[in-house]
Amino acid sequence: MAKREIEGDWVMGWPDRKRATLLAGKDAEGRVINGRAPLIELEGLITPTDAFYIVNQLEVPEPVHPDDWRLTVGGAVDRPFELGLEDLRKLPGRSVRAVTECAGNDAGFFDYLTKGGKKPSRRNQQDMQKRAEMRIKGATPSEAEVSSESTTTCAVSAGEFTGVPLIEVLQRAGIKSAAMAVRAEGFDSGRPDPTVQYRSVGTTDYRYVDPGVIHYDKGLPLEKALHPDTLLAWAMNGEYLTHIHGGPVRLIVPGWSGNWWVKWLQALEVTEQMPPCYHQTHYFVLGESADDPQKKMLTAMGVRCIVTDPVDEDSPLEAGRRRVRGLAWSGEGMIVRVEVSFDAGASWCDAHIEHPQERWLWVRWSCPWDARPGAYKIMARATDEKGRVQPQIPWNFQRKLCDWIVPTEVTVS
Ligand SMILES: Nc1nc2c(c(=O)[nH]1)N[C@H]1C(S)=C(S)[C@@H](COP(=O)(O)O)O[C@H]1N2
Ligand SMILES: [Mo]
Repeated sequence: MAKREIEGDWVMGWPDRKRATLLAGKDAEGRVINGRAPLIELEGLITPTDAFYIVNQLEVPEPVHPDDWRLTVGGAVDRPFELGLEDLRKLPGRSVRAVTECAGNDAGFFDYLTKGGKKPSRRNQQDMQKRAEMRIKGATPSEAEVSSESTTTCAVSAGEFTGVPLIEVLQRAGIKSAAMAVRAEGFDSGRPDPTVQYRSVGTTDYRYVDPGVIHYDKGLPLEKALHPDTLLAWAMNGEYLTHIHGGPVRLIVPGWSGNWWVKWLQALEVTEQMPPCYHQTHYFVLGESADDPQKKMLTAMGVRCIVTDPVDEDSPLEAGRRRVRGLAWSGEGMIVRVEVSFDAGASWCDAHIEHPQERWLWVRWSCPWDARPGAYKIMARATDEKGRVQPQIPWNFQRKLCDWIVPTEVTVS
């Protein structure tokens, strides 16, 4: 069989192997400002830092030198204070290995599975540079550009994060008894790009709510803020956090979608009400429409399971014994079961879950398959330790947290 060419840099010492690289978009100065992880090409459980997906809602800020970085802790606390990176590092630390997924990841599958049309591909066929340039120019996209934006895949990665539990810092400040949330604010600022909003709902025929120039912020409900695995992290995958991933310090909120993981932290404010953060009340919400009275902020990811081998583009497959492989994760606990169907959901068999199974991390799973000639729809679904099975998340107007089962369609010759 012809050797398949893999995009990207050669892996040192492996003459016939190339390094899986981020599909990235760059700003006018050549700095990477967005990116999608080459999921299908990656091995293991931890996403290499330079292959880790990148999403920003506002402008990427100028870097702050770690020695100049300050975090203010205030609001409904007894002792407001300010600390620097070295102060933070004097507190007891912790490392957490966790998946982080953009709430908009795989949004296009909501449309594909309800209306058909072009199937989003996880072999990274998105033009991230075009996305980046549209934002740099502040151009309003055409209706066609917006509705064809259903290819947002691979905005998910997993890392090892090292820092200090947020609760350590909050305890030093002394939380007042009426406290309800902790508002985490980044030092990035800007006016939320209407293009991002139009892409999310899939049409420009949408009443964009303009909050003006804001700092990116999220009001984390107190219970989650006090969870020992919720961290103020300065390291990722064994190195200092890079600027684009929120250095010097970002918030880590295991189980909850990426938008909670506030980058470039500059302030923590304990609040006695849920703060009206734009990205909490307008953008990262679940509901049937913008006017839905039941509209609510989104929090934990659903249960997710994707097939990474084979993918549709591998067709036609050679007949014979092989293993179907994939990844599964959940926002609310460990994955305890993965089932695979080769007949579009008529019958299911249990897949083998590869160790380790960790609370916040994804698992790799695999399943033997004696592939005979024919056409197949391979489906995989996961169950988490809470007993949640896919799908958990209903269709919603912002197309967030899609956890639907997407059949892999292949032929065997
Ligand atoms: N300060 C700040 N934090 C932020 C964002 C942002 O725009 N500003 N984007 C959020 C969103 S929507 C996602 S999906 C994750 C992406 O994190 P990553 O780029 O490190 O993968 O960061 C979150 N934290
Ligand atoms: Mo996101």
